[in-house]
Amino acid sequence: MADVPHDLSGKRVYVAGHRGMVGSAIVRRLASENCEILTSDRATDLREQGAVRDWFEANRPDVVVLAAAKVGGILANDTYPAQFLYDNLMIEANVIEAARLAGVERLLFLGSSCIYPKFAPQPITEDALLTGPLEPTNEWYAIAKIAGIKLCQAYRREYGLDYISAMPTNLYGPGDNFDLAGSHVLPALIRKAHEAKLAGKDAIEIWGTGTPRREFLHVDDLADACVYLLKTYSGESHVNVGSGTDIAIGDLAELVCKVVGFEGGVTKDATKPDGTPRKLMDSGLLASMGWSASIGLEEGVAGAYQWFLEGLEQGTIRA
Ligand code: GFB
Repeated sequence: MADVPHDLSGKRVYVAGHRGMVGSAIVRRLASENCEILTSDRATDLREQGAVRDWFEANRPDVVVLAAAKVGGILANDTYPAQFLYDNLMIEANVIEAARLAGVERLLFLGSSCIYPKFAPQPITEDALLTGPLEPTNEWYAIAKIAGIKLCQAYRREYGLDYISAMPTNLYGPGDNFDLAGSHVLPALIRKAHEAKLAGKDAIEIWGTGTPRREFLHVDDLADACVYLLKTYSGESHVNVGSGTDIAIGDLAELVCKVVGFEGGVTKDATKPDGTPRKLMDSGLLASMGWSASIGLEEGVAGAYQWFLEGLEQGTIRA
């Protein structure tokens, strides 16, 4: 491990969004860091400025991981543009300013690869930001996340605060949302293949043409990268966090059916949007710092399917 200029030992680390897929993975990863993990309950609505400032005043964390966000797949983003823009702007502005007022020394803001232009040259480097038009289905979420990156940069410049940003690619894993209306593609395909297998169907239906390509990263890899960055990185640039490989949605559907054990075919619903044709990121900056992903896609999908089955069994996932 590179030298650790920002050791977390003995620090009070607030994970905003600890119930979500990303936040819960970060809590799991921080458990081995000899730090005190702080969380806030649903009574603290992060969209409410006063409630956020009161929480920070009362709890005074040393470090903040801002994983809280309103998230969803392509259909949810396209259907609820106002909520995706407003909620995410409020959450990030409230938490970042409250952190400053409470004297928080380190903050890590989490964005998304959708911040990049729809037709950015691939693989996408950090300097592609704001060089072209965004993908219309998720420009609302993208603009909010770009604003979060800019807030961290502005607070570094004006206030000298060591706030950093990470941009994960499409994530999956334990804690994911498997509700077909709002979920991302990978959990949706797991549910579709599972239900088709149980029902003895001939095929599963995927959205769009199946030709878009997506890069996937297991959420436990992301959590490890976040802790790595918290311990080692101080810089104005946001940092891409990806696996470095992408796959066509049609091929992903085949992989998921194989993992789930569904032997039927794949049909396509052309009425649904494809979104960005490709968004493979260049994670070379992070690699130059000494970190790379370790969980392979097939292994990760098998683990996600296992978590889904356990959720159905325990009733924590709606059948
Ligand atoms: O994962 P997804 O919803 O979001 O869709 P994006 C990825 C691709 O999978 C799209 C296709 O081309 C979808 O049309 N797809 C096929 C499906 N079948 C399905 C299905 O059953 N469900 C879903 N959801 N997709 C998101 C952004 O874009 O990426 C978010 O909207 C966020 O804001 C996230 O940035 C990381 O990858 O297109």
